[in-house]
Amino acid sequence: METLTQPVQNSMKPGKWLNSSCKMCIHSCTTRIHVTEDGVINKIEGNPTSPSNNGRLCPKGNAAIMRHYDPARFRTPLRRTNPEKGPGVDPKWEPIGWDEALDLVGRELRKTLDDDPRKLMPAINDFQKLFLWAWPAALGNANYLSSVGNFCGGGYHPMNGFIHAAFAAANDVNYCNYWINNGGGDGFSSHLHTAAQANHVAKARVERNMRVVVIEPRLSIGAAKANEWVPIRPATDRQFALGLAHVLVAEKLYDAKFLKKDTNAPYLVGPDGYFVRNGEGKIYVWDAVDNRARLWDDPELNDFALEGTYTIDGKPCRPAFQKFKDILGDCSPEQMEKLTTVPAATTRRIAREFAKAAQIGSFIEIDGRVLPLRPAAYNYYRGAQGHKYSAMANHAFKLVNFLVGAIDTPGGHVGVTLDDQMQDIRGGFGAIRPGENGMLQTMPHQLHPEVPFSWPPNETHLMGFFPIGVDPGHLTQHTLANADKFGLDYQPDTLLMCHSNPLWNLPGDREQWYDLLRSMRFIVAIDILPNESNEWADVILPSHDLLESWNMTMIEPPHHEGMCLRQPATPPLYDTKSEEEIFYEISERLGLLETWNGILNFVNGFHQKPELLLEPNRKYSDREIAERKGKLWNGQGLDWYVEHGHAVTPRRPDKWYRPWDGMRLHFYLEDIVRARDTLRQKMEAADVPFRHEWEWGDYQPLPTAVPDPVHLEPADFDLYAITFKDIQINFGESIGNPWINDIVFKDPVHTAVLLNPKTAREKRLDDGDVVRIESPYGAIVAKLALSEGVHPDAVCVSNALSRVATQNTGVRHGGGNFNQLLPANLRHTDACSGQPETVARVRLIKLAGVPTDVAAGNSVFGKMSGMGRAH
Ligand SMILES: Nc1nc2c(c(=O)[nH]1)N[C@H]1C(S)=C(S)[C@@H](COP(=O)(O)OP(=O)(O)OC[C@H]3O[C@@H](n4cnc5c(=O)[nH]c(N)nc54)[C@H](O)[C@@H]3O)O[C@H]1N2
Ligand SMILES: Nc1nc2c(c(=O)[nH]1)N[C@H]1C(S)=C(S)[C@@H](COP(=O)(O)OP(=O)(O)OC[C@H]3O[C@@H](n4cnc5c(=O)[nH]c(N)nc54)[C@H](O)[C@@H]3O)O[C@H]1N2
Ligand code: SF4
Ligand SMILES: [Mo]
Repeated sequence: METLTQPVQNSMKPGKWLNSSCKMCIHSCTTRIHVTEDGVINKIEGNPTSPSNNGRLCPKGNAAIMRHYDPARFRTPLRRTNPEKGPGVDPKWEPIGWDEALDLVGRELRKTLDDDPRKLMPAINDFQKLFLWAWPAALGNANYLSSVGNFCGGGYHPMNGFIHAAFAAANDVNYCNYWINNGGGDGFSSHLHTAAQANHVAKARVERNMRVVVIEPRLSIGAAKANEWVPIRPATDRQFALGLAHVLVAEKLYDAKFLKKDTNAPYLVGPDGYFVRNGEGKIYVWDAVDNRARLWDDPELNDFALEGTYTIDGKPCRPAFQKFKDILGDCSPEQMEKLTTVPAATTRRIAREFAKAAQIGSFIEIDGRVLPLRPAAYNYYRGAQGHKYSAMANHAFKLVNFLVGAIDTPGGHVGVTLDDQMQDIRGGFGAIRPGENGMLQTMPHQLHPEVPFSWPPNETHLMGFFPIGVDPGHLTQHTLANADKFGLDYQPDTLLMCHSNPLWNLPGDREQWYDLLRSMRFIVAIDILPNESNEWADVILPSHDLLESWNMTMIEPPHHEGMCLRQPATPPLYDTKSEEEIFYEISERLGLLETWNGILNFVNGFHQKPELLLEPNRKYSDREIAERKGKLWNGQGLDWYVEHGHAVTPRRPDKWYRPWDGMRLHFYLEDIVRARDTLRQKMEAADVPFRHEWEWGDYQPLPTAVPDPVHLEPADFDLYAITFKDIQINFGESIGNPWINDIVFKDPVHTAVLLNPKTAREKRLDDGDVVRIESPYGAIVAKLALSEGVHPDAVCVSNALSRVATQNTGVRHGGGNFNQLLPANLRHTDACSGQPETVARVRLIKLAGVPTDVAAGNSVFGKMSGMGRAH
């Protein structure tokens, strides 16, 4: 593929190029920014020296210019003068000075802390400055009012941590020849470093003819470009994966050697779900040759039995593999087809193609290491795993990769860290550490240390009840509505948002969220633009944007590693500050400077190089923090980074491939059984009143095909509504940016809700009809666009339609927030991982026209004349 060597300057105006990096999504493509002599940013393009994004950006990256010059930006600190609060209600901001604003915030937060620190609800979401997420820890507060990391990866992150100590995972684009994408946009439109991955995936297809198979209810960008699109009924991906696993096992298309040597699949499981151990806690396996039990590390062992039923000390037991095989007995593609609608013959064919492409038994030498080569991998993300039984779903997808031996090996499904530097502090590469009985230590907490169980609960979202999950922020709605039952003896009254839009991101009933915000004594927001949530604030603390600030980051890098510099391209346009400075000023006013510096040292890993440690009683700028992060990575100072822009290199093979070599991976998740029982004991001991209602069945050591409860909703909600991201859309947040609006609002995929024409005919609906989409929990309105590229049971709602009108006039009302359709309760939340269901059962009701409250305002409906079919 041709590499850009010279920046393509499209402006006649002379100026200079600066090295920096993007933050128009959570990731960090490297950029070059052109600034004219009169100080105007007029071009942003990819930095070709980075082997990751290789000179490429996505449309959002270029559109950062329009964010920078967006007239809607906050220009000074603001104080609310309108005491009335509500959606779309004008706060009647009045500009105030920084000292006054910070003193006000300091005073109000001090009141909260003196009263009860748990009354503070934080929502701090900047993925590029993860260290800010830790600020509430300075108050001993583990509350969290957002669905970030949890809507998308509530089950995904802890399960990656459990199974192979990773935060995320990606198919290895370097060697993969058969790439399954299930409910994720990797390499095409979303998820990990899209602009970078897109060119690597394209290259793999051009150079190696890599086959791409997309399992999706919707003809997504990836599906449209794939070799094969397999339409699937929403929320049935786990069943599809189990159907594949059934074929792989039944037809013996699995990598027995890998399962025996590198996983706990041969370990014997007793009737209680725990491994069978001797008096010293050592685990038994069965010797298939001598037909007798042995300890897992017995040097005399001839061959591990993967199958069979045995007896040890009078107790029946089976190898973990056999336990899975037992489950798969009920998961034939024909049985699974009833739920997934994927023809059994298709599942069987894909399983065989996948196993063939995996080349079980083959090897490759990389950097002097001989590694198993498995050029076939099953990739999945939010759409596939964002369901009630999410832990099981993630496990099922991972097991498909396990069966062919494609975990952390060239061509396979490989673990990705959140941020190497932060994870190194927990020991070894990433978070790799030896555990008991030859196994890798499970690492279910990737975002923060485990929150201890407490009764009554300290956290309104019950984080202490999720021993392996990601903060289920949405549960706050459920627990506060039933405060007595959940033992909540305090009512949160303060909200601190930074880089966050909880009224947008949280599932659940909007009116109930509005009531919660209305009940708050004080709300402060650190943001750059007005959004649904910060228009409720009492004080706005405006921050610099990405073109005015320093940072050093590399978030969830598949295939690459190394810090990317962000540096100011212009001085701040307005009277704004960096987030670092704002948190320092607030911390100082609360007497927490020393604590905050201690936390920053810990989460940034500065302990690894003591010369980088922050002194206890100083305030540091964004530049100083960035400099330390850069030095921690490669010892280079800011001058070096300013010159080079980044330290990005291909990921070191010893970190990327089998970093756990010599330890066994978790095929069978005994620790989930243990987590369940430990939690149960704690709940029993504390006499927690709802312990009998807790969904103990959600904790499974192996996945089963039990349907998610979304399938059990009343039958008249006969369709499944899904939502999706896309390459030009960051959450819903890039909407409002004129360049993004320009490409989004010309595309029927993003201006109307997509429905299959056959389904429409049955319901006497037509293209352009206005409908109310009703779930058992809420409703939104939309125009319909008919498309063959939609599963007949699916209703597809773009994130572009999920925004509602606010003070930011660039953002149009899209018909309501998709999340309004979703419940925020325990029934639809995985008790194991905290993942909420992200698919809603709905029915469509034709309306005579656009409801007046929506039509009257600034909405997408007014702009949709002459809309054609989606595909
Ligand atoms: N362009 C872009 N990239 C991003 C982001 C962004 O907003 N925009 N956000 C970042 C973040 S924080 C995240 S979490 C990731 C998310 O990355 P992805 O998981 O890739 O994104 P989504 O669009 O949420 O979901 C992926 C696909 O799942 C499909 N889907 C929905 N329901 C189902 C289902 O039940 N089954 C199946 N099989 N598919 C279903 C949708 O149609 C969609 O195409 O992307 C990250 N990168
Ligand atoms: N319906 C629906 N709901 C979802 C999702 C979905 O796809 N559909 N996705 C879910 C997922 S995966 C996630 S991770 C969450 C995301 O949820 P959020 O992180 O709350 O999403 P954003 O809309 O990106 O809100 C972030 C805010 O950060 C502000 N911001 C941008 N740049 C800066 C900056 O430099 N400094 C500061 N201080 N602020 C800045 C923006 O103005 C925006 O208001 O939402 C979840 N909820
Ligand atoms: S993928 Fe993300 S980081 Fe890369 S150019 Fe697009 S918005 Fe920027
Ligand atoms: Mo996310």
